[in-house]
Amino acid sequence: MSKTHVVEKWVDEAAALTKPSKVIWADGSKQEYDRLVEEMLRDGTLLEMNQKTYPGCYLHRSHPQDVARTEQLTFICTRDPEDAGPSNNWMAPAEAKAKAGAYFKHSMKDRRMWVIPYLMGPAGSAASRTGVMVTDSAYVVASMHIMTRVGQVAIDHMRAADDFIAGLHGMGDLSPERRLILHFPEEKLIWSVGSGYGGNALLGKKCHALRIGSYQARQEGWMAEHMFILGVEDPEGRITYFGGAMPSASGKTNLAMVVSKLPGYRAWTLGDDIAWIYVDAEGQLRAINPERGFFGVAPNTSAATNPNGIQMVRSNTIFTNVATTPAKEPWWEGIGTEAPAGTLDWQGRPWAPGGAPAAHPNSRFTTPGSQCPSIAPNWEDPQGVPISGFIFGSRRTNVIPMVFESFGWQHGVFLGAAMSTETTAAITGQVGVVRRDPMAMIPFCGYNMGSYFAHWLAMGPRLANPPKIFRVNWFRRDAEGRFLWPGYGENARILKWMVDRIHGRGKAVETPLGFIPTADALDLSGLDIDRRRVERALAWDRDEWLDALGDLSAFFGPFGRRLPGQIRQELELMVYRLKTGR
Ligand code: GTP
Ligand code: SPV
Ligand code: MN
Repeated sequence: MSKTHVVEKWVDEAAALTKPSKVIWADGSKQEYDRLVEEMLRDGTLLEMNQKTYPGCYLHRSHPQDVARTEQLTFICTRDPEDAGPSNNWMAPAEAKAKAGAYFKHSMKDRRMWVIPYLMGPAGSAASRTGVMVTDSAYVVASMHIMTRVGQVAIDHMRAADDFIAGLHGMGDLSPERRLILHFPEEKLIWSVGSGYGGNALLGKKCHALRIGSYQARQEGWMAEHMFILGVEDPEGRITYFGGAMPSASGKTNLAMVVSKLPGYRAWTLGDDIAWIYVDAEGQLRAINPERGFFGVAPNTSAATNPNGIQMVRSNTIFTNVATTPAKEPWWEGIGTEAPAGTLDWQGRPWAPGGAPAAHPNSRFTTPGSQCPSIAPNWEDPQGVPISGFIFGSRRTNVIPMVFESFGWQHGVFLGAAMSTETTAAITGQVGVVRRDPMAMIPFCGYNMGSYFAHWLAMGPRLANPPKIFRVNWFRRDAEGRFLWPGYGENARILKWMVDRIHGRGKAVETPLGFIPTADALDLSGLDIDRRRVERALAWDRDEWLDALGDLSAFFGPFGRRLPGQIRQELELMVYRLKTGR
């Protein structure tokens, strides 16, 4: 059968289940995007923003109960539950299809179904992969236009007739009781019903590029990671590339487009959320960004914190769940200006300061990557960029120093596996609760995480020059609850230290945790900060760490024999170093 035959057959099956009034094949053209916007303006799915100051920008207000990913409704459906592992929700494939099938059945009666062939990754890259999703949401089609490469380019990329991830998406009735996000990695299949929210509905993103992607990556010997990709240019003009994993709403977009105040240092953006990473013929790790746009957190994006972010959303952007001013401009908490009188909140209700936030804490912008002022000229290079450093960052009020470097690959993988973080508004549920989030992949790893750690460990020996691995935490606070480190643009100072370390410079002290920069090793020139605050941000406490590592052992327990011995060994070594001071 030809490529299109296999795709058409699957689309027919989806239509037989959902019974749409019409099936439309998306071609990814500008005319198609404009037509979608026009229709959505007519039916109220989109509202026009000020076209003089925000040309091509629109607002979408989602269902108030559909504003973030819902992890409790997200499942990995493998035949054997052990292949999903203790950190994933698991459902038997047949049961999953029976349940969701009932929600999908005839759910597109009187609605249209779009077929979206999409490519994840740059055209012409051997690392890029195709998906074909169907959906009854015009907002999803328009968002996929911004976030992926839609149309014939995707079909052209298929290496065989069945070389695509199939995705069935439907809005259902948007009730959380009838919402399910299901992954069938063994069948290269995704079913998502009952949510129109980003990570639940734009199936190329978390469902394909991370959950199914990570499963395929292990089988095929590459990596699919929840990472930004960033290049740091130094005064010699050399660019050092990093991949960085941080949990949802914990700083990837901001660091990926950081504006450095250090003379001669400049950051180039290649991606802000997902990296697909492979080993080239020379044993060098190389990363591509499978996405084409940014689906970024709006709150606290300001000219001071993220000037590139502010600039890139001034045109051709879909805002979701932000507040709006009477001038029809977007507004959110931390945008840097007071909300003018007459501001409407994210649900379109009159708003006044003092109560609930005007913008939803997980309000977002969807914007083409090409609009970012710091986008790297080579961001769509089919070969990707060579990675010299990995950064694992999380959100911790206490315990974790602002930055330190691992002793090597195995210890670095352990530090990633040991990550914990405070939860954010990017997931439905309680905010600020500490949970384990290895490599920022706990919600996104499509298979048993014990095997995932083993896969990471196995990558090291394949590399001619394994990247240095760093651990960071911008979110440490003092006793009064204030951040110890100003973060944002000042994080470029920490990148500079990492670049120095990678190129054999940069002062550090060896501690039981790893290499920590001495306070004078960080370039603090021009920064008005009490050095004692920097020292406190870099400090570590033996008892706090021993405590935290005890807790880690409990987290690793359920992985049983799937947990690699090296991870346990690194844990024991760390406890030993802490106890003996060696
Ligand atoms: P996802 O898109 O959910 O994967 O998030 P992300 O990791 O890209 O996070 P993002 O950069 O959007 O940041 C999330 C929130 O953390 C925003 O409100 C930021 O303003 C805030 N933030 C980012 N960097 C820093 C920092 O260095 N310090 C502090 N205090 N806050 C930061
Ligand atoms: C995240 O939650 O990590 C995001 C947003 O990047 S979403 O695409 O909705 O998952
Ligand atoms: Mn993310």
